[in-house]
Amino acid sequence: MIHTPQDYGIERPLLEWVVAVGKITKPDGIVWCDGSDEEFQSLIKLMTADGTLIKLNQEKYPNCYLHRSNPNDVARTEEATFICTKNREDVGPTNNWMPSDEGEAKLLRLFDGCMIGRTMYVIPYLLGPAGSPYSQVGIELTDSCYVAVNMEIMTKVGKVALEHMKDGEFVKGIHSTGQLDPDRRYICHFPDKKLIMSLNSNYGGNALLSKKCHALRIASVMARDQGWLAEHMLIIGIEGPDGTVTYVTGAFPSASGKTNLAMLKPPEYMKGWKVWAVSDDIAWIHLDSEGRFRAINPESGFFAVAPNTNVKTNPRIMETVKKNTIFTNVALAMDRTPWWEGMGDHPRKLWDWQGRIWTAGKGSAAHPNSRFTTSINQYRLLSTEYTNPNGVPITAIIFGGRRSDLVPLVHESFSWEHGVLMGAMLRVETTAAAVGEVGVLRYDPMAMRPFCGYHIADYFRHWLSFRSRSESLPKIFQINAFRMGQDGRYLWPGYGHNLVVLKWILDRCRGRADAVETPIGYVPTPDSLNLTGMNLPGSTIEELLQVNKRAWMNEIELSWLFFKTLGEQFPDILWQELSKLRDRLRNPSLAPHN
Ligand code: GTP
Ligand code: SPV
Ligand code: MN
Repeated sequence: MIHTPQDYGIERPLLEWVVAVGKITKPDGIVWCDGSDEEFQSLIKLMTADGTLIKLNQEKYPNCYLHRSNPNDVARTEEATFICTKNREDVGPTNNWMPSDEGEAKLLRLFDGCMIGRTMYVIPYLLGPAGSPYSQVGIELTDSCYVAVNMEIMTKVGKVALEHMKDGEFVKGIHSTGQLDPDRRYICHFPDKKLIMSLNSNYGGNALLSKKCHALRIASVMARDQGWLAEHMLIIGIEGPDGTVTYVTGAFPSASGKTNLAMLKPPEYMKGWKVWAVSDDIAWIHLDSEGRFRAINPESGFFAVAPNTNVKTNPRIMETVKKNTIFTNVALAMDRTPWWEGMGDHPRKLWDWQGRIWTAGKGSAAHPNSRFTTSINQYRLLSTEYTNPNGVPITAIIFGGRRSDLVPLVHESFSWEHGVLMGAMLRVETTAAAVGEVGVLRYDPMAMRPFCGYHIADYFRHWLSFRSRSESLPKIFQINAFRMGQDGRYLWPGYGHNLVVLKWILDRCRGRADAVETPIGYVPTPDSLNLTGMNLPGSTIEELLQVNKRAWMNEIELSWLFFKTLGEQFPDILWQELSKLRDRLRNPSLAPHN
């Protein structure tokens, strides 16, 4: 830990900003974080002493801790999230808006004296590989020790960040736990000022400002202006038995399977296959000089969902969280090991996520959005390309989400424009990752609805703009592992078996797999999927791949209405694509490119 910035070679603009924020928030002291192990351990010590962290069973879970949050602060709060710009039209109807100057003044008033009696931590962080032209520096100022240690897991903190700083430029983040008052909770973004101000929440996506606030909301605006993409996407390298590795990205909304796909363990019947993780949540994608999409992971850790993770479906995640991990809002067994629903049989006695004795049948023991934070470097199947400053070349982009009806297991778009429509039409079930009703269908275009820092219609235009900039764009697919039968059970076993779907996608990219041309896109023939190891009845496979024309016509009507709400900026090309889709459904003999 560094107490005097002089030791650190701090640039003047940074020093002046920290002093200015300190004058407003009035902390008792300022600590400059260097990201060292000693610093990490000393912060952990502080928090075990004051009860912020509970030490877990150190034999079974070495260097692991449990944090119980305030029960009013367990997920992202979209209604408290604002994009602050000059004009309301800048942010479109899917974002909350405040005028930039007014918003900043309001937040500054609320921040006045909010750190009295506390320490302010200065956290310089680097997003992306060291030495990458695509990496970015941010500085988060926070009065939360919990945020400081989580930032040290999720990003590269310290000298490496300061060394990356160019011309004293960085994204500024100010965070205070405040009083955790939900009525005065604000997560405000000022893309024009590269500034984030967050107050009265200590929850991951609201408080670890590097993550959704910087790497998606602020970065998406920079990406639009500079011609690249900041996306809510996993990145994986899929290695086939012949040793070739193909990289794909996948955009699925919150709590819809990105981490699980990134850490997929191939099933027994797919010997010789490997899945290498590059990212489980965010991808920054740039066009290289040959016009290929190249993706980097801006993050350095996983902040991922605990419930339903177990040794059968996700052994690689289970193994990774066995050490050096911070669990938040999971249940605690009497032997001080963590537990959550879907982990396996529950121990005889448990404390629930709020520290109360739990009895089976009385609600969930772990919060449905309980999570763990762990360093990506301790994941055994981390791709060696994770540190490649140029990123990995992307062959396919996959959209997905929770959809119990309508959407087949997998289908392929006819073109880039049709693929962009697929992403724009993404309408999926909400999850516990954000406050609000769970399981209701809503439009979440490209899984970016809560994270796009500007007008979503302009964002579609930005996606479409890549058509004229490249001859070698990735193919676009959509998958759905959550389709249900009449009995309300998932038709598809998911998890490791999702590799069957990934293999079909790779085969399609190489022109090697058969497909049926349907009005919505290319759908696999049952024979083109490697289903031999799975024992699924033929009728289930049929249901999984079914394209119900009437239901799709209804979906088109709803998309039409949604797109209408996006106003004038909604691109003509997508109106045309939607009409073409409707015409193909009305008249299936029409060619896809009609
Ligand atoms: P965020 O971190 O919120 O962005 O979520 P994510 O997209 O990384 O989701 P994650 O992989 O953590 O999965 C969320 C939940 O979905 C977990 O409870 C998983 O067990 C469950 N899940 C993931 N993949 C599958 C699947 O293929 N089938 C089924 N049925 N459930 C899945
Ligand atoms: C999500 O909600 O998509 C997450 C968790 O990845 S958070 O960082 O809290 O947004
Ligand atoms: Mn996410």
